[in-house]
Amino acid sequence: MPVLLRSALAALLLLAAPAWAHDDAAKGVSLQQGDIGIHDAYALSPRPGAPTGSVFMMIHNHGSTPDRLVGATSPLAERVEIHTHMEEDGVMRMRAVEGGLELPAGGMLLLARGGEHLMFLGVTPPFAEGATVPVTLLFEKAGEVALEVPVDQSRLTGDAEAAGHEGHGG
Ligand SMILES: [Cu+2]
Repeated sequence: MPVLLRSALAALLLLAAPAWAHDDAAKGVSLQQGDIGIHDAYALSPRPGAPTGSVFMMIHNHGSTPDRLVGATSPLAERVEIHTHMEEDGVMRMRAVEGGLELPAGGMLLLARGGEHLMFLGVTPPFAEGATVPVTLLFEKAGEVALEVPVDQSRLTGDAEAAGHEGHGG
């Protein structure tokens, strides 16, 4: 390969890099209620316009006893499920989690793209950029924690994960 072409390619790769770079800066909403701390909560529609949505956040337990996230509700959704991603035959699929997710004492629970998340089903109207989604989290010990989660479609990255949500007709 001619040197000139090679350096042109390298320049192209450099130019393209920012488009791939993941912006991990916390832009979502934060909240503190009792021992529960919520950080960087945001929502997005895996398939914009479809009646499904996902909500992600970091949940801290500042208390000295373990807790569990056992469910969530929203007036915008027919139902909210706690989901996880699991690999089956080399394909990532989503599964509803039975019994909720553990929130260790002094620890945290991460709901993140490609991992555990809240799945909104039967969403009306569909999540739209700039909207906020009311969510009430239900903890085994801490009880209800309500928050308003902003929709941030700019954080919809990764085709594989979008494909993982194809099974949700709503
Ligand atoms: Cu899901």
